[in-house]
Amino acid sequence: MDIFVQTKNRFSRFLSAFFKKKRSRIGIYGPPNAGKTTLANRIARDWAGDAVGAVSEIPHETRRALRKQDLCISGANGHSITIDIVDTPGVTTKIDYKEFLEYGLDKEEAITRAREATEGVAEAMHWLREDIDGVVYMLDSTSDPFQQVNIMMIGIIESRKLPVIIAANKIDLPDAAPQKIRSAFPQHPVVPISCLEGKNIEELYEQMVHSFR
Ligand SMILES: Nc1nc2c(ncn2[C@@H]2O[C@H](COP(=O)(O)OP(=O)(O)O)[C@@H](O)[C@H]2O)c(=O)[nH]1
Ligand SMILES: [Mg+2]
Repeated sequence: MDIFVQTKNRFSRFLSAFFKKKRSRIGIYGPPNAGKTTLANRIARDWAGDAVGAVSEIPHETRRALRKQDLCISGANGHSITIDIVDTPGVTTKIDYKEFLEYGLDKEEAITRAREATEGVAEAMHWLREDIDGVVYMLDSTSDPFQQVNIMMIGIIESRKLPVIIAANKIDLPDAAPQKIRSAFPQHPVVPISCLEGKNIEELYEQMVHSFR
């Protein structure tokens, strides 16, 4: 190979390495049962053709952070983002094993689950400090957004100066009130969605491409 071609190849490798867009790690945070794993699975299915984790009616089914890497999401205007999706355990201020007994687990299983969930929450908080570039904060539109844990989490995310989108989930349910979420967090984009039915999910993808670029 002549020296000119070699130099040219080296230069174009340098350029593409230099301009290659960084992959962003997007964490899905929010209280237990908001639909975080359902969303992570939908994103993975829509953009990679498979799923991330198990969905359950029992709170704290996701007790470790689960990751799906290298998803390319594109918007209508031709822009796209390459992201890793991190599905986190629900963040709460209190995890009580007795809560799990109501779901038919025996005491030992319930205690193990509560301990794992507590560790999972600590892990998710650590990731938020060290490892996350943007957040989809997920709320159930049928429950009160003004809970201490939401105010605290949004406050932490803001103090880290991370871009955040609030997803107001479960709008398929009759008593969903996504406008309450809008008025609770007017400083952030709020996208009403139903992860279960896929309603408005395209709008969330558009907002992700816009906010996380
Ligand atoms: N009606 C309704 N239920 C949903 C929706 N998204 C999730 N769920 C249900 O809410 C429960 C908790 O979902 P999951 O994804 O495990 O929540 P996570 O704890 O935040 O990960 C499950 O029973 C889901 O099927 C939604 O958009 N509408
Ligand atoms: Mg989950």
